[in-house]
Formats: sequence, C-alpha cells, structure tokens
Amino acid sequence: MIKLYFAPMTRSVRILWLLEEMGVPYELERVDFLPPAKNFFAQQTPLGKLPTIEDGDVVMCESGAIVEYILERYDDGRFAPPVGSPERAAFLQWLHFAESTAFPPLGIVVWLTLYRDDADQHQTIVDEARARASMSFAFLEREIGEKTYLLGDDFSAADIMFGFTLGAARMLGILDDRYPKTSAYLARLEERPAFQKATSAK
Ligand SMILES: N[C@@H](CCC(=O)N[C@@H](CS)C(=O)NCC(=O)O)C(=O)O
Repeated sequence: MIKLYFAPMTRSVRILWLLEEMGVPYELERVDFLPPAKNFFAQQTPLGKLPTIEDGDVVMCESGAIVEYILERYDDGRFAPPVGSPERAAFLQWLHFAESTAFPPLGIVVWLTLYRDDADQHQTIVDEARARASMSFAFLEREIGEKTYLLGDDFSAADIMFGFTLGAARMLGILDDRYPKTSAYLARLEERPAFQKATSAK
C-alpha cells in the first residue's frame, strides 16, 4: 500500500487529492511542516521533502514525478490520456507547467514574504516575482478559454497539479478577478469531493 507523508497546505495535497480521485488505498503519515528558513530537506520524511511516498521498495519525492508514477502503476486510463496520443502531449505540458513554470515565482514570493522577515528589503524582487507569476496565469486564462478542464471535458491529473498552484496563487493575492476564467476553473476543481477531502485533511 502507498504510504504518503503528508502535511496540510503543502504539495503533498496534490498526491492525497490524486489518491482520493482514483480510489487507491493509502496510508497517511502526518508530519509537521517545518518552514525551510534555514534548512532544506529537513522535513520528517524519508527523503526530507514533502511530498514523499513509499510504495514497497519505491521511495520518491517530487510531486509531478509521483503523480506520473501512481498513474503508470494504478490508473486504468481515467486520469491521463494514452501514451503517444496528442492529448497526452497536452497533459504532460500542463502537468509540468504547473510546477516548473507557474510555481517558481510563487515560491520566491512565499520565501521572501512568509519564511523570511525582511521582505521590505526585497520589494523589487517580490514585485517582479508577482508580475512573472501573473504572466503564467494570463497564459492559462487564454488557454483554458471555455474548456471545463485543462484537456477539455475530461478531468485529468494535470488539473490536480495545476489546482494546487492556483490555490497558492490565490492565497498570495496573485490570482484574482483579473482572471475570471481561471478563477471559475479553480472553483470547478474545488467542487470535487476528492479535492475537499485532500484540502481538509488535518
Ligand atoms: N518541486 C517539488 C517541491 C517540493 C517542495 O519544495 N516541497 C516543500 C513543501 S510544499 C518542502 O518540502 N519544503 C521544505 C524543503 O524544501 O526542504 C515538488 O513538486 O514536489
């Protein structure tokens, strides 16, 4: 059975959300998130990061990779398009865009405004990071258009990856009513019972 090391409000929410959507049995190991002001890789998990999973001999961190692994091993085709299909290309792009392009500027804002207490000395960098984050959401706003989910009518694990990023952006005041389609898309994600279970886990 998959063991998920979990702390609320961290990227481990993505994995819990996915497991809940899929109905895959799991064991939740609740740990306290230690804000990384000084030490990295210091979380109380086998690899020092959140999320971390154990699945038999497999031990992994890195949320996007964990999502792909769980899908490869346990999905029956409901949460990702087939390998090699055009839809798969879009799926992979959004899955990775969520963490590799959209999240990094948010990480800078979090780092400078929440984990350090000298944000006033870095206001230009914080402002630039917020502006750079906004560009990703402007891109998503154009791309999501009238679609229900990132791939169209079908929900996929890429929506889980992006849903967490959007939640963080809204919490930081970066995702707001400048992006009505993106905000409506996030609201649709929040209606899902698996999202609610993952985000209310204590
Ligand atoms: N790109 C990684 C980022 C993982 C990450 O930085 N997680 C945070 C919690 S959301 C963490 O463990 N921070 C403590 C640290 O970096 O040591 C992923 O998507 O899993």
